[in-house]
Amino acid sequence: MMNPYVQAKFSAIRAFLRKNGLGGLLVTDFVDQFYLANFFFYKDEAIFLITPKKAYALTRGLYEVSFGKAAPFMQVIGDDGNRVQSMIKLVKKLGLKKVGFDVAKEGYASGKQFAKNGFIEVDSLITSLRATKDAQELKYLRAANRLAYLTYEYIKPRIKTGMTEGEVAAEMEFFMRKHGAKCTSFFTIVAFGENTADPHYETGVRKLKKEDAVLLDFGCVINGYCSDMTRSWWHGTKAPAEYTKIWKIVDDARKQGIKAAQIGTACQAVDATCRTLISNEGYGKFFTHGTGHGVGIEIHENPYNNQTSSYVLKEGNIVTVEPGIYLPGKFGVRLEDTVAITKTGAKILTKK
Ligand SMILES: [Mn+2]
Repeated sequence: MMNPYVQAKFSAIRAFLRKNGLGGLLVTDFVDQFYLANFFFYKDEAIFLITPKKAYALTRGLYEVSFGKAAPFMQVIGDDGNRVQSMIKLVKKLGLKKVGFDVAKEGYASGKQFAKNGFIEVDSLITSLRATKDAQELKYLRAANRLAYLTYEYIKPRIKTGMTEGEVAAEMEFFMRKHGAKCTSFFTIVAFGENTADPHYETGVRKLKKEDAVLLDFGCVINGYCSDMTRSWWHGTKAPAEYTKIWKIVDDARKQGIKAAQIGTACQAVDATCRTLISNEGYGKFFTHGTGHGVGIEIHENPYNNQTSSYVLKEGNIVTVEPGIYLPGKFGVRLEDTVAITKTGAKILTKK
């Protein structure tokens, strides 16, 4: 018996096939494959073929047993070393016409091969399915974000003057692993002092001073799903007035941004809420990135809360709200929560 969540995903694909008169759909992206089959291949290790009645996974023989266990509803077919050509042959053998492939997910070389052999370019169906999460995905996202929050609670009182950024990151990562995370959802950012002014800082060996800015941006993976959270604060007792000032502005932007993130609100409007608030305080040019992004199997996925997105928020979207102000050479503040878009507004997942 197929898991009802998996069933729903396959039903959506088959409805898409009917609507577009397609004989099947290829799924090449390994993240899309995890979404459908709850099994992590590496990149370019498999191609799925979903037809109106059946589902095939063309992959290397070594995966047959483990994948067969994870996804018994798919038929595993060993490839002959050239997966693209094997798929073309399989589709011919099955007599399928008009099989679609996702142009945004296919490599240039393989895409050309598919197009030459009569396959049809289609839009990213699975990308859009992945943008709204079902109850099972929400459960994993909740767990991953809760663990991120617990990690923050654990580490904050343990950060002492003289520790390096790397030491703090290592302790956070050990804590997450120990409490059930498979890995981090991206390279943990621990930044001290002037390093907090770099929004995409790479954790290094700088030591924490007695009076210093601290910024942590981190997350973990549980059951394949990511968390994302950022906290900033002043270590010591003599926070510069401007630090306290920008912290409050960013915190206010974070709160207003979360309030704005409702079903039916454009992602652009969520971004504008935070951006306008920060600009009105005179720090607009120091907010150098988008307000947020979707979070799921990938740490950055649709929808994006930024100035160019045309997406309108729906129930089941999981997005971050993460305004920041960065004063080069001095310090920066970013505050980030991951939220679920629900009928009763945005619910913060980065909490206990
Ligand atoms: Mn983020």
